[in-house]
Amino acid sequence: MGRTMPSFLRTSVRIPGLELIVFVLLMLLKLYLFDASINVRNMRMGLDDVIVATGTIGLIVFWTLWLSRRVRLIVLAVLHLVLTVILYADLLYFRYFQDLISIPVLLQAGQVGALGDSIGSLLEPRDLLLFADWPLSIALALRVLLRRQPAVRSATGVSRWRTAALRVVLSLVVCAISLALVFVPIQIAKRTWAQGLFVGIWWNVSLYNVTGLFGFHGYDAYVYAKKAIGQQQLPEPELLETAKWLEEHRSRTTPPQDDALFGAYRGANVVMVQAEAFQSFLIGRSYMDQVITPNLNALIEESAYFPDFYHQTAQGRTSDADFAAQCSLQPLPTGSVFIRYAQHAYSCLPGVLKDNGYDTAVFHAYDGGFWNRNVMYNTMGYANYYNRSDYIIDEPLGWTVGDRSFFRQSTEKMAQMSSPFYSFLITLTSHHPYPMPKSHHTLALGELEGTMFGDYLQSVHYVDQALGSFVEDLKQRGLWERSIFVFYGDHDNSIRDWQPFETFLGEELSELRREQLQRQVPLIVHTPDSGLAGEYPGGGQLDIAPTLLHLLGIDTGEPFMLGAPLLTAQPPQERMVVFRNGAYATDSHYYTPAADGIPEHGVCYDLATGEPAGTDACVDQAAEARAQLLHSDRIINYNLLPRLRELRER
Ligand code: GP9
Ligand code: MN
Repeated sequence: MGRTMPSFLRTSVRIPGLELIVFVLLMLLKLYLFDASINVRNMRMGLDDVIVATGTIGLIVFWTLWLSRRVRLIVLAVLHLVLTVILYADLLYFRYFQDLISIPVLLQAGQVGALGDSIGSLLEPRDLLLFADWPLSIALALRVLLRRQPAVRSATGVSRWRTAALRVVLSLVVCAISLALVFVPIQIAKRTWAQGLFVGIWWNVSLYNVTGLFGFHGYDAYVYAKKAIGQQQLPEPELLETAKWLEEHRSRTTPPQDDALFGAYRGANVVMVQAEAFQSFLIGRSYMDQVITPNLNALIEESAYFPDFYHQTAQGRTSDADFAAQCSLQPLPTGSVFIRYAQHAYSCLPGVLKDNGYDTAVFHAYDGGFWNRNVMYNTMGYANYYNRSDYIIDEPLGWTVGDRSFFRQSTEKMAQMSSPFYSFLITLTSHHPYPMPKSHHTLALGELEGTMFGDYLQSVHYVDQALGSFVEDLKQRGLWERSIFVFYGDHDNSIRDWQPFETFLGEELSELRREQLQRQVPLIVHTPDSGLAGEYPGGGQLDIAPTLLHLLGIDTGEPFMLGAPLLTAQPPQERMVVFRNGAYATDSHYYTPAADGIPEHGVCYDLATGEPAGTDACVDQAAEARAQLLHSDRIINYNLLPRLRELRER
């Protein structure tokens, strides 16, 4: 057998440590392919990243030097397969979520499973390169495993001891060198261009930029374990700092109570719809002479409409949109609040309305436990949660019953609620990758036919029709004129190919336009008297709950909502919509941070020209955006609400 084996394989078996070098080189190559594949702006793998990556791989394998060469080869082959799988899982996850897999995300494994169809569409032929060395690795492991063991020559006690000591010393040397390769560059980065990076993680990709992929996973595991071992309390001085920041933030963003719109719709019902992957660029558009959203367009004519409104979601996608809109806090940098901190205390719209005499219910025709909704909706203060088991699947479409039937069945339940009521409905038909049966294809799409983007248009067109019927139904039941109706999109459609966007819109999209387009979702607020019809600037999902409370005349007296009312009689001060990665948007500027987090390295766009201006115009607000993220994270991670309330009562 040995004679038929390629000569380099034979050598790797003979020269001590050579297999380790081959292992490190192969993994470095894969990390490079990964980095090239995710291709984040300003973040390509450089020499310092190669050094850190070499160190992390060294730390993963140094201990294999304790083992006999035979066992070591098998262990290395297994590690090689495992690390490739981790790396590829990260790559697929990144293509969908623009982020890396962290332990909290793994705890949401249900979501990953349910995304089966989407995952299929994320695979690319060039990914095969990552697995090109598997046959070799498997062949080597099998060969070593199946080879007959040579008769063991009984070594003397002294020589056995010497071999063992040699292995330990060698492995310690590799370990020490690896540690130095990892920690020296990271320490330098921490003191220079990556200051504060480990203090408040606002974006995993920034961390990856310093630690590399395996370093990121190591750090993530360390942080998770530390938290699991003992949740520390936020020290008093930091608690006071957060309390002070919240008060100041509130005084800056909350309009006075004598604002004419405060309480203008006191006692009205609220019907709110969060629409799956529904983006603003669809509104008011036609393609090949077909109007994509005719019903929403008609509704907008008599509603307050926010064409520049932004979603503020991160890894938690639908659940982040829900949390931002209902609880007016930022989502987490990793994982979803719904999963990680569903037991903590929040001040959310359903709870506040319930305390003010409202009947409250949330409707979503999918598995009750998805996104941990069973637990979280209780925490948020809903009296009732209607999930898949409460619906008859009489129109199977996509993940569950189609939105048309979902709306119809939800309205029947809503009609049984006592007044005033708050009902929150989450649609699902227009979910990535947007397959619709041919019978539901109602648009002729020309060159977009058969593309994912084309399927997206078919599905949002269906959702628009379903919405039209829903509004009619509410009118017929006499609920429309007694309710504030709110519609907003949860997040973007995860389609990263810009070609069909440009075909559809008939224009080339600059980098800024792409960023905005990806983040803009519609917000429509219809009041019973259609009194606020018109277009309004700005706004983000965190502003939804404060907007409703303002119109209903409910002042919580607490500064725990970070958003601000968007519909006020008095002109608001310039408002800022903060995104999870530290980017922000105002009426005049749009700021995107650099990977290193240094405000001056970001890009500060002047929205009047669409061109980058000097960062001077943005650095102060960039710091304010970071502060908002930091304090929001503290409230969530440390369950600060009870302590902050106690502090206010003192
Ligand atoms: C499923 C739905 C989808 O219940 O909320 O979630 P998403 O994949 O968009 O986060
Ligand atoms: Mn969603």
